[in-house]
Amino acid sequence: MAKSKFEYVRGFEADDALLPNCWIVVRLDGRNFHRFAEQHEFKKPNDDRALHLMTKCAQTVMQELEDIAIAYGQSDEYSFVFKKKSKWFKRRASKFMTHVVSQFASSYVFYWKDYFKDQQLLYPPGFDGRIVLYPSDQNLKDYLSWRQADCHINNLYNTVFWMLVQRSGLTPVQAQDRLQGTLAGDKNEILFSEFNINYNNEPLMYRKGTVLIWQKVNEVITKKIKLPKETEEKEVEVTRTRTKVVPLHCDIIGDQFWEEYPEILAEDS
Ligand code: DGT
Ligand code: MG
Ligand code: MG
Ligand code: MG
Ligand code: MG
Repeated sequence: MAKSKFEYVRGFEADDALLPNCWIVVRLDGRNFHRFAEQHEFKKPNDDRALHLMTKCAQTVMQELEDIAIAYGQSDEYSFVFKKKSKWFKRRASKFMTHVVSQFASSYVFYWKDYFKDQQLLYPPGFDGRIVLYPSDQNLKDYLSWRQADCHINNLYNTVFWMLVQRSGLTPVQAQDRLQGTLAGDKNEILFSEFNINYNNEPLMYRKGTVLIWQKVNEVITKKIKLPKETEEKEVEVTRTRTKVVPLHCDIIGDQFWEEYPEILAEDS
């Protein structure tokens, strides 16, 4: 077919192909979730419903989209790591970012009621997205370590802050003043001596965030089969191996995690 005289406008589209051979990280973050959490009465500092919904959305993203090797989430953010060798959409940055963010946002609304039950969704939430490329495995590990360290720092602070407010009756300003200039050790000490809380016993999901990886799992299902010489159908148990997205709440800063799951960074994976 002959080209229309309008075809030339295609030439205005910018080439946004991502550099080859780099890990592609897409990080999304809830827009103004300070307000969203208030309006929807999220439990402070950690709301299990909200955190589990975030993880459900991230699992959906990993299952629906191509080439995601690992994801890490905490608070209102999730990072998705695409394989270095991914050829998905010719590595066009806009495709990666928009597909991740829109799939996540629609999942958040779609699955809301499964987690929040009778708490109504009051207005449509939004998420921003960004892409960062990491050329080496060490850069990628350091990126994920940075996010997990951020999770730890914020969670320790928030845990003490809300104890001071909710249990000791301090105003938010007083609690903030009390924590001004304190180090991690000081915060642990306040939790222990004033609230009898050993921070290390707080739930792992709050302290470490959530890591999503692909795992082979054996599923036992019952199948009805008809044997050639018999007339009746028989129920038999068969084991199937499936690859599923599995959540972990473990340390990813040390070497142990990467030694345990070398396939995540493997070239051909
Ligand atoms: P932004 O990202 O610049 O549009 O603004 P925010 O307000 O989303 O700020 P951000 O992303 O730095 O901080 C996340 C907010 O979400 C923070 O105010 C606390 C809130 N949030 C996240 N998870 C929870 C939770 O489990 N419980 C409560 N109460 N709040 C949470
Ligand atoms: Mg922010
Ligand atoms: Mg946010
Ligand atoms: Mg955030
Ligand atoms: Mg189309």
